[in-house]
Amino acid sequence: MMKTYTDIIYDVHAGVARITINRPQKYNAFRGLTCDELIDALNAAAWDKSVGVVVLTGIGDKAFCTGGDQSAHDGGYDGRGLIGLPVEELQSMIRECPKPVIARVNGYAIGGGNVLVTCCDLAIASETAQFGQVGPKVGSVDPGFGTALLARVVGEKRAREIWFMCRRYTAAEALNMGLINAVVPADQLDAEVEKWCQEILAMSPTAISIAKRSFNADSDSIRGIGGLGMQALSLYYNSAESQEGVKAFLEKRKPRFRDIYEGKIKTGQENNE
Ligand code: 2NE
Repeated sequence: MMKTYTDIIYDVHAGVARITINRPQKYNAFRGLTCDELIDALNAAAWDKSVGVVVLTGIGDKAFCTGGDQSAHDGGYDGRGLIGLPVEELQSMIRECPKPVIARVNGYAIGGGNVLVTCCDLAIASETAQFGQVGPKVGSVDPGFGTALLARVVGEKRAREIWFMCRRYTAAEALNMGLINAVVPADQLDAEVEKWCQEILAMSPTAISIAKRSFNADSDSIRGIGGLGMQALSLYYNSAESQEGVKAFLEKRKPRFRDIYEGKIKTGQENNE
């Protein structure tokens, strides 16, 4: 079965729903529309009885997903919700889908892309994949699942390192810290994902759903933290400090966060502090 979208490809075949972000020119970054389409597709897969497992991936071999589309960010993204990107709904939908969602990580999983990997039930990566958060480098942060759930997945110290240092990690390092479940050579990625899907499809679907919801129950309070965090993020996006991060990324230069923070650059927002 096939549903037609603009920013994603949705396909269901032999029990597997495959959702592919199709924005190669933006390294599979998501804009508002992309998030809405991903939510719709996940919802379709969630309630289609012929689907037993969902695979989330990005088109091509460069990127799985590089998070919010910085070219669609002007003090806020271009879609709906508090920050113009319904990311908290998207992340919740991955968790609400009563079937395992596997991240097929074919390249960069950066920023909100790394958060998608964090939220997926399982993650299988190509040896060429790279992982990391970039928020503090580009004037953003993903509160809620992006931070607090990451800490549950990789541990507190490692999660804080990932956010405070904004380094990139290889697939082998991601495996070692428990962010992903398996790493294979790029040309074996599809076969490996298919193997995991087939093993899951042989299980009792209801038992799998109950197990997934039971795992979720323990960390569902993070959703509330995310909602609160989005309120804060929408205020932060209105600040000169955050906007400097986006501008610097688009202009391919180093951001001058500290100069703005210390008041060495006049921004016109001095009276709002
Ligand atoms: C992905 C990464 C590490 C790739 O680096 P590199 O050096 O291999 O390539 P380059 O030149 O940086 O990027 C290649 C092309 O892709 C575009 C770039 O602008 C560049 O375009 P051209 O100059 O060739 O035209 N590109 C890459 N990522 C993009 C993006 N997210 N939006 C728009 N265009 C993008 C490197 O590019 C990188 O670190 N990207 C930064 C990713 C980023 O800032 N993501 C948003 C984080 S905030 C977020 O996701 C978020 C959230 O999690 C929750 C709430 C709100 C926002």
